[in-house]
Amino acid sequence: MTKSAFVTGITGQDGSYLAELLLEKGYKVFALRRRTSTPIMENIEHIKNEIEFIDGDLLDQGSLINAMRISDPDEVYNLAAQSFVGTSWIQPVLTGQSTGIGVTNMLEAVRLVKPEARFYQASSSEMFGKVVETPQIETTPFYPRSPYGVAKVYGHWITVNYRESYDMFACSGILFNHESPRRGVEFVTRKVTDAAARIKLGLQKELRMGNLDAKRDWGFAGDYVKAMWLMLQQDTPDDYVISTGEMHTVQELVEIAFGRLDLNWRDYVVIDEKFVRPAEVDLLLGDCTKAKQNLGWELEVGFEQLVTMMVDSDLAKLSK
Ligand code: NAP
Ligand code: G4F
Repeated sequence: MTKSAFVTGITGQDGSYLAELLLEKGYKVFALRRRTSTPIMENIEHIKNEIEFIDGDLLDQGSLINAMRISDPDEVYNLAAQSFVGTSWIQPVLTGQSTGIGVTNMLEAVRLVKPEARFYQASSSEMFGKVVETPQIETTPFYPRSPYGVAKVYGHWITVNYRESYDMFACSGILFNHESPRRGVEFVTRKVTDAAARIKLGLQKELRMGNLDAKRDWGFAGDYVKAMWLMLQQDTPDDYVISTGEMHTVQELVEIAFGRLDLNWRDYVVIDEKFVRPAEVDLLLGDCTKAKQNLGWELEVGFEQLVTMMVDSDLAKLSK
């Protein structure tokens, strides 16, 4: 029988890769779509005719209940969120509402309409924040450093709570940073690869950056959505760290991206306090042994390959 899935956050980076994966596997895919004056669906333009969209918003409980009734899903993937850490200091309340309470809105809709549906929550390594141990694993205590991180901790624990209170099949994927050519240009990887390509083509003169010493565990989004799906195919629900186990500085990212285009980054990068955060997450490094052992999840794209893929994609897009 054809399985059906309901996805929130379909227009975002992960939503687009997950939708491709689910369609490939033969799922009927339903997706929540926010009404906007100018619809932008760049990431899913190529598959939009295969998806059934249902209008709604994570902040509007009724619209989620309606979406559950229409889609009657076997699996629910809650990827929607205000996901940019920098913006969470400018819009902390909105971030709390969508990234935090939005999870409860979605869980309630599932509980009321289709409690047997399997539920995936997009939790984040940002919850580890000012890390208390390295590498970080599923049991590492959380110490969030941004309104976004605080909201994700709430979303994480409410997911665990619904699993324990109502015996729902609810999983939380604690995903470390993952990137792709579909990443928003405000995030550091895409900001750098887009700028390097623009500079190469003479469309931009400099790149203004924040903290180059921050360290992240960066993987490829296409690999990470496979882990989301695998979590919902297990016999029992659980939480998993998904990461590469490799850490690089923002400066290394800049070096590789500019180097790919034979540019010396030092000639173009300018430090601008505007991009330095009120509270920084200095380093993130995940150990995903549990996911490898229980899910059989494997990484395919490494860091340098990822950055190269993004630079090449930006250069090709901008050259058109
Ligand atoms: P993204 O590209 O920023 O996409 C966010 C999605 O959420 C968009 O489709 C957006 O829709 C939707 N959205 C935002 N507010 C909404 C609301 N109130 N109601 C309905 N939809 C709403 O994020 P991503 O990188 O794909 O990440 C997916 C999820 O994983 C997010 O929850 C993020 O916090 C989490 N996460 C990401 C990473 C990472 O490194 N990428 C790591 C850990 C966790 P519009 O197009 O309408 O704005
Ligand atoms: O790319 P970023 O904005 O990602 P950040 O803050 O790590 O958050 C991302 O990963 C989380 C998982 O850990 C997700 F939950 C979240 O939704 C998002 O996808 O920044 C990465 C690092 C930070 O330390 C930041 O201070 O890069 C540093 N950075 C330095 N200069 C900069 C810049 N970040 C941005 N966005 N822009 C800069 O100019």
